Amino acid sequence: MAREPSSIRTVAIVGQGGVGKTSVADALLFAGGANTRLGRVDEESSLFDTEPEELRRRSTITSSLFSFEWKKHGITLIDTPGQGNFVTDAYFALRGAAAAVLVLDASSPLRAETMKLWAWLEEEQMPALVFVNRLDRSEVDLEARLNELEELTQKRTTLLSLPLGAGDELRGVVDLRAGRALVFSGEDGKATEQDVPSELADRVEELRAKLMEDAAEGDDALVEKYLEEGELGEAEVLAGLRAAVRARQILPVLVGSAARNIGLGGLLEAIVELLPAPVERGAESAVDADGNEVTLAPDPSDPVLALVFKTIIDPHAGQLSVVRLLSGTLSGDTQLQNTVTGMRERVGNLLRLEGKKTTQVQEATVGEIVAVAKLKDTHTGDTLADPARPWKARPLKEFTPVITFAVAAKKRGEEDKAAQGLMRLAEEDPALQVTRDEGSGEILLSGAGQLHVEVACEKLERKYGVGVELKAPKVPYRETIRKSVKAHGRLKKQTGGHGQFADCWIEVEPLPRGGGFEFVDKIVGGVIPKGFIPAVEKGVREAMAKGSIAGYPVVDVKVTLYDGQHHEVDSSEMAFKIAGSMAFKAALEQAKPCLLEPYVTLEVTVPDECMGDVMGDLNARRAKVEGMEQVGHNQRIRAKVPMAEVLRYAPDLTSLTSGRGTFEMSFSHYEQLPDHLVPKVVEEARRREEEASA
Ligand SMILES: Nc1nc2c(ncn2[C@@H]2O[C@H](COP(=O)(O)OP(=O)(O)OP(=O)(O)O)[C@@H](O)[C@H]2O)c(=O)[nH]1
Ligand SMILES: [Mg+2]
Repeated sequence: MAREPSSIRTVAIVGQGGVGKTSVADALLFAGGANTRLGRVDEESSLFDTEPEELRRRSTITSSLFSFEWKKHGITLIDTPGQGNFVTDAYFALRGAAAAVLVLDASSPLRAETMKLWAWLEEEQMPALVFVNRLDRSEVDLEARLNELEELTQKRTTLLSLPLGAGDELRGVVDLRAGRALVFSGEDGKATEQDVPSELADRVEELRAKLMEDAAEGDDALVEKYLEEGELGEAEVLAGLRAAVRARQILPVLVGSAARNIGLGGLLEAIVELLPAPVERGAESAVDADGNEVTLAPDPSDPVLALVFKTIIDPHAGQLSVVRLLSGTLSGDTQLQNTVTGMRERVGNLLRLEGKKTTQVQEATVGEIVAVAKLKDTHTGDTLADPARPWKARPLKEFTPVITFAVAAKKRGEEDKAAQGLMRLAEEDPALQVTRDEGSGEILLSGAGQLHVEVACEKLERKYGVGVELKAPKVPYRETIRKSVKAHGRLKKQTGGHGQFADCWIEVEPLPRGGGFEFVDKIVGGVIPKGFIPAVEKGVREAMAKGSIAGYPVVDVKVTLYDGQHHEVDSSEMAFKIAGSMAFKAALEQAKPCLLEPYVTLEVTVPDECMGDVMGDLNARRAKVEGMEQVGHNQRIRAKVPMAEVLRYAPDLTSLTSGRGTFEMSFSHYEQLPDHLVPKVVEEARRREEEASA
């Protein structure tokens, strides 16, 4: 029997690095009876942080899922990474889940990672609860966290619980909905219910009144009742809160300590009671087979449509595709169509993920998250659909890497093995990119930061048995043109029997930065037959892979094919591909080519007294400072900086600020490389190519 869709909760646990997300997730499993002991990150007993790279660093690197049943609800928790190098993985988890728990650390201010996460929650219009963790620490400031959060989100926070005691003296929480104190004695999560201590009574009354007011706002009828009677019953508060959370009007906040296992039962209850089931999120947008935008209702009796939001590859067990079912009811042994690749895929067993383990399930209903094993050619971001309704789900966001290293195998001859292993890692981690340098043939590995790339290499060695070393980081320069030109490509060869003939005229024009590539077919009268036009485009694309200045890929051009000739017998796809390449190369020479360099957005947070040094250093790096802001005793600086100038920013910032500065970086845009720097880049490219051919 398929589960009742309204009883499903799929929840991503997000927050900046080290706030205790994994500890919260483990404590929720314990509270829900899915684990008989309390998993702990520090004792390597977490059911979420299980990979050796995570255990070594005591930090989450990839998101991990656990589904369990609790009080007739099917709950899936997704624990996500928060550390800047890995936080993009949280975005993919948000595409799998229907709601989120944002975890804050009561003892430290919000950082750039939380800003980034909030921006995604906004984009996805994701209903969320907040859990303020680590209230057992010595320097906690709940008030300050709530202010920071309201400032960031521009939403009202509503406390659902309040700490009883603080720091070492933390004894429990006050449940504000019930108006009762919950006192915890051990770490088994069990609490005894008591009256609210008298010294807190006034504060509790005040907060309960605010809670009722905020709850009433979710529903006009409740506002009226509250104004008339000055009081709402528990069921009404609950209904009002549910509606307000779904409409994203308020951010309910619970407090506690995952390490001491205080307040997690309340969080689990709030997940079930206040967060919406996936079906309650309403229709999603999708694209039909003709490319038109359509609305996709979350209906269990509609045809199946599932988004692959994560891929897990085990070197032995193979590939698992983790899907969110956006409509329909899926059972095992079904034929589906991958509507992105067009391939048919057979779905065998359906699996429920329980940390590292899986169990088989018969059926999954709309909203649920399940894994499917051994699909032939399906990747993260693809859609699996009933062939009767071959729609595509809204695509996943793409992330442009900020750092690129050349990678060399430690053992000679293992280059291909390394490249293949890295490709598989990139399959699991969409923020990782593996490419080849067109000039030198080296393997290039790109990611969100140096640590991201280093961890990928560690995994490569462990999972695929290839040791690699990182060479100097590379800047992914690009080339483009500054002038529109027309050019001719003509291939005419007579070799024995029949010959090779193709002739084409193209116009090449610059596109605005970020415009990528456009190909326009303006052939009239069949001077080049339809069937050969894709071959011309292919030839152009191949020629674009290597620019004329330093061999970097050419971008931001529009190519219009407007004239040509063919021969009944001697023309072929191959001939037109070559002619297309020739035409593009000829165009490039006359079109005033230039080099483009990548810029990153850099956000640096440093103590006030380091400000001068850090700004001076940024100026020396050609940074364009866009803003500065006081955050507590720190300054936050936001700037656009050429990537080439910040390839190794981490150690420099550490020494400038004695380790007290932090930064966040993301790709921003490309700009023309200043003329005086061109010779250096050209020379480096030439040297690399020479080394490669030596
Ligand atoms: N004192 C205290 N420590 C906690 C609490 N929750 C977690 N910790 C500790 O904080 C550290 C980080 O906890 P994690 O659960 O790994 O934090 P995280 O948010 O998952 O970290 P990342 O995955 O790296 O983003 C660990 O040493 C935990 O034991 C808490 O409530 N109180
Ligand atoms: Mg973690």
